[in-house]
Parts: sequence; structure tokens; C-alpha cells
Amino acid sequence: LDKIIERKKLEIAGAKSRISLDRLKNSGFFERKTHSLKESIKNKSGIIAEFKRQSPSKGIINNNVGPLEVVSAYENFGASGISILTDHDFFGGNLNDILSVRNDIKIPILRKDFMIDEYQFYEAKSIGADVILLIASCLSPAQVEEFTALAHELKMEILLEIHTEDELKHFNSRIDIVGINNRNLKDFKVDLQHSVQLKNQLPKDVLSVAESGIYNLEDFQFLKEKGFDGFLMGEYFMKNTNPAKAFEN
Ligand code: IGP
Repeated sequence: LDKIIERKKLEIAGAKSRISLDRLKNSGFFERKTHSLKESIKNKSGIIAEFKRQSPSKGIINNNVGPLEVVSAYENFGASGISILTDHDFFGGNLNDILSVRNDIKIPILRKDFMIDEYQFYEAKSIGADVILLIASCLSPAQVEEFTALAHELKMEILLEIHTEDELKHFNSRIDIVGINNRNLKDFKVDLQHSVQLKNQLPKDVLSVAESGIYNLEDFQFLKEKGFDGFLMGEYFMKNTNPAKAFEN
């Protein structure tokens, strides 16, 4: 994770030197009315389906499908939202993966990246994102507050990702949705019981999403019974030649 953050800082510095904040703000998407993932989780399947080509833990997952084909199928099968990885160096994504599909789907798009700088929020807005992931383990509680305020100013929602009890202190009442990562980003182990236990320590009225390592119907049903409102799933869909086919099941 430290390596990812170091690399991310360089990437942001490069982006800032190429595209000024003012230029980002001139993007047409600043006028666009964003869609609420909160509402969409309540009204649809709760599934946030991810477009992910590769990851540090799994290597290449699927390099043969384009984002548009995948995400429009996710939408047709009833996903509440789409998660798109925009990190290039570790996940093989890029900003264009969101930009290129934005006008073709209606459901909310989550920009999934390692957000550590205000600049990235304007960038996310400029490509048409509706929701931003904040990873507690990369940020201080004060940064979470600051970034949440900025996202709201830009009419985007926040999904705060936590994994440990200690990270509960990153939560504040302005957060829109809390994601509990079933996977430990340090050793990649998946533990659903741990997530349930953590969820029970959150205020009852906050919308919760179980993230990662949901590979079968039993896992999904287990987490649903335990009261999770949403389910962030990537590999289960992406490892299929036809990711949407997996959704059908
Ligand atoms: C999806 P999976 O195991 O279904 O492919 O997981 C998603 O939860 C995972 O990609 C993820 C992630 C992250 C990736 C969760 N939190 C933070 C990068 C950064």
C-alpha cells in the first residue's frame, strides 16, 4: 500500500503539470446532474459491479473485454452501480475507462482509486463520476472529513472503505456509505465474519456495503442476511470471458 501511495503522489504531480485545475473545471461534466448511489442501492439489487482488468493480488483477471461492453451489461442485469478502477500502475485502469462509458449508462459510477489529493476530486468530476471511494487506511480522519466536504460540494457521494476496528474512527455522520473490505489490503486475506463483526459496530442507519472476495451465491446470501445493503463485486464477474454472463446467475 505504501508503494501504491508513493507512486500515486508522482502520478498526481504529473497530472497537475499537464492539466490545470481550471481546465478540469471547464469539463462539460461539471454541469451534469449526478446520480445517487445511496438511492440506487436502496432501489435495486444492491450490487456494485466492478470493471477491473488486473490487481496486485490476482495479476491479470481479464484483458480481453472493453469497459463499455461490460458495464452496459452490468446495468442491464440490474446492478445498482458500477465501480471502475482508474489506477493505472497497479490495476491497469485509466480515466478514460469512466469517460468513455459515462454517456452510455445511467446508473452511478464509482471512481475507484487511491484518493489522497483534492486535485483527484476535480478530476473525478471532470470525467463524470458520481461517487468517490475513500480508503481509511490511506487517510487521516481529518482528511476524510475534508474530502467528504469537497465531494459534496461537487455533488458527488462518498463511499468510505474500512477494514479494521481502529478505522471506525474515520467514520463521521456526513459519510454517505460505508464499505467494509472483506479483504485485508496488506496480506490479501478474505474474512467475511470479520466484516460482519465490524458492521455491527456501525450506527444502524448507515448504508453498508460488503466489498471484495464475494465469489458465490452463498457468500452473497450470508452477507445479505447479516444486513449488508450493498455488495461490491469484481473478480467474480471479470474472470468470466463474458463478465455479464456471471451476473445473470
Ligand atoms: C472488488 P473482488 O474480490 O470482488 O474482485 O473485489 C473490490 O472490492 C476490490 O477491487 C477493492 C479494491 C479496493 C481495489 C476493494 N477495495 C481498494 C483497489 C483499492
